Amino acid sequence: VHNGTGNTQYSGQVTLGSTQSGSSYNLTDAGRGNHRTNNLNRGTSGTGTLFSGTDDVWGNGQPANTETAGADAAYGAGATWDYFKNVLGRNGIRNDGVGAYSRVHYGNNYSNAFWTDSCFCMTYGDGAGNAKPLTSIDVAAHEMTHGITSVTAGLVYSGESGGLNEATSDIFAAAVEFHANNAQDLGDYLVGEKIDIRGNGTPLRYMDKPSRDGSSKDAWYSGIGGIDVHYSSGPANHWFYLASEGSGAKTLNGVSYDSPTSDGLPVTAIGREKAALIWYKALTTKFTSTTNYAAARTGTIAVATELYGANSAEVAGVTNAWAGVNVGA
Ligand code: ASN
Ligand code: ZN
Repeated sequence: VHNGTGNTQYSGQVTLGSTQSGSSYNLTDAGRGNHRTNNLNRGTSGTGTLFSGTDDVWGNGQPANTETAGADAAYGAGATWDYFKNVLGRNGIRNDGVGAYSRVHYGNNYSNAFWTDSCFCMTYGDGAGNAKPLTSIDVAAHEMTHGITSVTAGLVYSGESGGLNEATSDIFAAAVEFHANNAQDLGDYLVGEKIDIRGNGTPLRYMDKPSRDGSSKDAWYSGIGGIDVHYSSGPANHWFYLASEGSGAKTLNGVSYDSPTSDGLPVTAIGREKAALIWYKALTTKFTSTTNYAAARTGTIAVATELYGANSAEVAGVTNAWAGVNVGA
């Protein structure tokens, strides 16, 4: 296992896993299943070219340097790998120790990132207008988590299961960002705050009160399965915030949150680590491709009961957080 130096745009100077090949190095992370980071060089198809060079220093912190997006993407993939392995005991996306790969510099002025099952890879655009490259830790974790959801519950990407699929990616995006504890990009319950996708400084999504984005829903309602999955994710994202941090106003790592409940009743926090563990175990042992909000409630309460007991504070917190987003018995 060889370590290079990444000069990222969003996370400062970091250590990146690299591989030596003759007199040069490449961005193959041998310590993380040989996860590779490739350059699409504005193309929109194919695997791209593995980043390689002679100095084992990747990027200079500026987006104009071609390697910088590669350094960010490699760092985010590594942070996600480490979180799932060290915290949740999952060894890679398929739990088989095998890495995926990342493709950066997708197309021109492309303001999105995505996971693709067929290539077992994730892809990042450089952003259009004011939007910056989509390579922050939380976006990387969001996309990589789509791979995990795909090979576990397989939540169908439409209707309520689609919202739960999206929320799973946002939940672990937050969990990974907190766990990475990078001084330049501390954890928060915002998604993609570094990208400035709208050019007005707002994040893509808010988990404390999802409706802050103008489109996402704070609470479940009959018919929520008919809206875009990035908006029907709102109640589950809000559930995660409520279970993790409890209801009410709070400031954490300099970010202020406001998390009212739909029933007006308070929720007592069980903590982020337990909330994420419960979601992970529900995803991997309870959820199926057609799980809806009611079934997500049942599954997470079942997991909390198995882990902590029926009369535990954890079961109460999970149950009350669901009530707080209008998912009841
Ligand atoms: N970035 C988006 C996502 O991962 C792409 C999409 O709409 N699937 O959710
Ligand atoms: Zn997504």
